[in-house]
Amino acid sequence: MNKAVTYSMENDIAIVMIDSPPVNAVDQSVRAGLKQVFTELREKSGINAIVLGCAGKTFVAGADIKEFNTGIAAPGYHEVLRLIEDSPVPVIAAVHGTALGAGTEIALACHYRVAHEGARFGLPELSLGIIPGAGGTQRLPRVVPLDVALDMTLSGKPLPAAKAAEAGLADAVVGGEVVPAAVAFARTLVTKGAGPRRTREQAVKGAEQATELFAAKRAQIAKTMRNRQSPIALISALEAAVTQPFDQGLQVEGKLSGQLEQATEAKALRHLFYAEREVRKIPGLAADIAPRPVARVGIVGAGTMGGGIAMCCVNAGIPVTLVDAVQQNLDRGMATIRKNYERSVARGSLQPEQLEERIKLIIPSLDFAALADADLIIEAVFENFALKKEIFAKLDAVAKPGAILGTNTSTLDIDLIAAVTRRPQDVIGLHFFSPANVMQLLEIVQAGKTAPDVVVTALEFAKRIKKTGVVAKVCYGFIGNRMMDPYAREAEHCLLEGATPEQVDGALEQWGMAMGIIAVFDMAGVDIGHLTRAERKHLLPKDPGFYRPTAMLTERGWLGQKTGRGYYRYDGAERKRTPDPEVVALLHEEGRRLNIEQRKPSAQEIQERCLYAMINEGALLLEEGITLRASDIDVVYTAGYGFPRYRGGPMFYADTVGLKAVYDKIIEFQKMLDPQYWQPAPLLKKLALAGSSFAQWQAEQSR
Ligand code: 3H9
Repeated sequence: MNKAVTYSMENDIAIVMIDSPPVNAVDQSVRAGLKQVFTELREKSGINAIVLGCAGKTFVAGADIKEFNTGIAAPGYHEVLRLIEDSPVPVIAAVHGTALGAGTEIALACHYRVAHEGARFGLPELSLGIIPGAGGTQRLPRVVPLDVALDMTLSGKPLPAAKAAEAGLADAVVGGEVVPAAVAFARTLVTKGAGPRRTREQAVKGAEQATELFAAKRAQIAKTMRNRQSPIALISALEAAVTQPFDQGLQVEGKLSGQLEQATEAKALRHLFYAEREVRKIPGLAADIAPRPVARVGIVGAGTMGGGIAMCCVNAGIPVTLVDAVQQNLDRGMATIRKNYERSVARGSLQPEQLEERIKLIIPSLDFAALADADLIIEAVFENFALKKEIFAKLDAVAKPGAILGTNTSTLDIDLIAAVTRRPQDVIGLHFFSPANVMQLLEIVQAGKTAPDVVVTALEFAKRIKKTGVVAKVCYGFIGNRMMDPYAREAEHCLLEGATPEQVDGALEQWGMAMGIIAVFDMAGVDIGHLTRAERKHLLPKDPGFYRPTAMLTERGWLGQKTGRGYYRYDGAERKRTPDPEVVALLHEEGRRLNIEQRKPSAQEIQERCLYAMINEGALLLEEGITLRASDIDVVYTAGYGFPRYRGGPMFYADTVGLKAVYDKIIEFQKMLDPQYWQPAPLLKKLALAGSSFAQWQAEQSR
């Protein structure tokens, strides 16, 4: 007997249960089990309806993603889903948790769907670079209107049960146990004499609007999903549902999905799926280390960062004590938090009473003593070493024994910060990204003396506040900012060589970065990086061109969006980014003054210089042990730096280019540009010459 799928009888109703922990993903054994059970039930007499449910916390959460690497073994999805749909008696899906991907596709092959009120239905395949390949593109628009089908599949956002019912995807929404409710639903069908309602026999809903809808979505994809194949294929598959009979439509879907599964885009996104789960596993940390309880968080500094962190905590129901030295800062901080929540209320994503509940969870205070009962205290003040050390000495005096002391520094040496306390084992870096309530990434920096259970607590805390926590060790800039340094250095240098900010940003954005680095500087404040570099002047290269544009703009007070001009101008009510000929002329003039060759780099050269400089630094981080895995770097960059997910992160991308090609280019740049910057990292060189990859190296390390 197949263990993943079993059935029992409740009088004339068969109850089929899938039980394949942790999330009932469909693998070969689930498909084989469904085939076996549905074949058997077909031949059995006395059955008037079949309920299909799942054990555990969720309905089927999708195809087993691992199978895409190995190929899908028989029996295939179509065979099994057709068998379910062909059942001579009604089949009712009993859905709880999240029906995702193949889960929703199975539910669509059933004749009716009963959903628990907390259930959600989604087709997130695009987030894996593929399209629903088990008939989803053909069955969904036969159940929900075409515009809903397009939105669901393009956004990948799951529909909550109530919305699913509105759209026609759920026939009933119930509280309590879903399987007994589905059995009751089945009984009503039997009593009424209702037979199977096969999805494939239904007409596409809203087909009359198809032409306009597809045209609008294609235009949207061209704008917002640049460089990607899967969204375009998705539209073609949905179009086939409208223009072709069901079976031909399935063939179109099959052909497209087969091509996508093996494409780099899908491989990159699968890589990230596993990389994002791998970050929580820290080699050397015993699995049984318990996290410390975090019932209250203290935050020092009520600025943008502190306020954003406070919002993350209270969004997860964790009460916060927010301390600042100045009453005005506290007032402003609390007002900003309220304003942010009011925006959510206006958008409809938050109820007014939730706003009040969340605000009530924050206790503002001017007194450090108010932090005495906090289990975790996060310092989020201005990036100044002396100030941070002073604060940590104060925290050491007031925090209770065992409280974790976190610093939000983005560059400073946490070992030195920890050293001012009597409890360096409790000190850790918690580097949030601005705006902290929005950005996904949390760099968790383990200092030399940080205790293992403090790292475990930080990872657990990240999960609670719905962030992706990635562990790094101490160095200047940790993972993200350290790799950003050479990337931006090249971008800046291109400006002195005759490229305009628009050309540099255009090249990076065309390649897929969410925002070009020059525009990022304008957004973050041109002075920020400049001031950090000023503090480390003695450590910087002896090169008058090094980050010279930033220095020149800072000297002039052209600090970016906040001053209305930086590398670009931000005039008018919309404050739209527009080119500034004065800045272009100023920087080119400076380039000539510094005798920098005016080579006007091409888009491809800009992309290669910026990205390969970043990748080379990543290889250094791996060698130095600052990061645990190449895939952790990929998570940092896709979660925190607008690196395109469909390229898999910088290290995965390097593997797709081929490390030898990256290495050769670096050697070419060494000859063509300033050689002090173009020294291949020894690890990159070793792997490139051995024909290896970062992925292979990582696999060998974990053996
Ligand atoms: C698809 O269905 C294609 C079809 O059209 C058919 C084409 C022919 N496969 O996230 P968690 C593992 S595409 C394999 O930490 P949570 C995960 O790796 C698929 N493994 O739990 C982890 O393992 P480990 C569409 C999977 O409670 C463990 O389960 N479906 C899969 O935070 C727990 O996962 C999706 O894209 C899978 N599909 O969240 C859904 N899913 O413990 C992807 C999970 O060893 N999954 N695992 O690290 C999710 O979104 C979340 O896992 C879910 C639970 C919301 C379900």
